[in-house]
Amino acid sequence: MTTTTSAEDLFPTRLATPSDFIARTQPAVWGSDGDGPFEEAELEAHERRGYTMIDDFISGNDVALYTSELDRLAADPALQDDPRMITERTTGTVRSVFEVEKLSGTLDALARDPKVLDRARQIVGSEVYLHQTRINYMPSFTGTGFYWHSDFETWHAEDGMPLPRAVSLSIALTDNYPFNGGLMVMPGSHRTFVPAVGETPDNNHEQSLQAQEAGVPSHAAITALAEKCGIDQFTGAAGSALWFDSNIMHGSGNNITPYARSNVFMVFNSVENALVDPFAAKSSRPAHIANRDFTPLR
Ligand SMILES: O=C(O)CCC(=O)C(=O)O
Repeated sequence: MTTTTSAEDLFPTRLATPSDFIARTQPAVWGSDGDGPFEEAELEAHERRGYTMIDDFISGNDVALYTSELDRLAADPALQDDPRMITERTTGTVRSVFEVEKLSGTLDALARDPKVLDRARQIVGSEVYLHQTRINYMPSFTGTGFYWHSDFETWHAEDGMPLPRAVSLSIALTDNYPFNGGLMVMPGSHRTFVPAVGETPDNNHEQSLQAQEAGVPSHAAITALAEKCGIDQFTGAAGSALWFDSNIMHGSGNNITPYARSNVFMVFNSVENALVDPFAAKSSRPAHIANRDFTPLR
């Protein structure tokens, strides 16, 4: 496949001074109802809200299978010093494990399952590859949240993703309640790109995966978006799924309950939106965070 190393920067970010929001012109949904399992009304709603929740996306037996993979990876001694394992800054418990499709044949098969892959292809309107995968563990009592952010802001700035033509799937592997650090999304916020202020530090990923600092929106920007869009939350029993646009504003609070809130994330990018050089960082992030093998997933 031919790839390029640069593209026009339609979303300038990590700026020296605050700048206006950018109204996105690209759609969230690039395919149509004939292209996959989502029906027309579901695609219209996804275009409008920037997310789609599906109850019972994964059946009980399969949830148990993926949960055993989650437990196995967190306890794997070989991963303790692996850069793919991110621990909580204060407690040292497992926060995230990246590149899970390479660590687990079961999770690799999940990414290729037609009920997943066909929906991803339908939303981005082309073949897809996995840009990033991770399990977020959000342990009981000590799990720390993910501050408000747009994933696309980071993927554009630090990974060189040209356009918001990627979709994320989060599957609940434990019950997601409103009170155990559930993911909040601002419906419709995916239509607005919020440029961030501040240069990207060198090797930013070494700390940003524990707690993001570069690329986070200002309080004023979050307030303006929340007032315009409101805030919804992804809740549901284990096996529920959330499909969400790469540019939706989202975040989660800490989990001080006795109930872990663990999810597996898979990010599908269009092969027509392959990464170029980062738009606002000196060097690219490692492949386990930002995959540069754009071979279509089959
Ligand atoms: O699981 C969460 O609470 C948020 C995860 C998230 O935003 C991320 O992994 O980028």
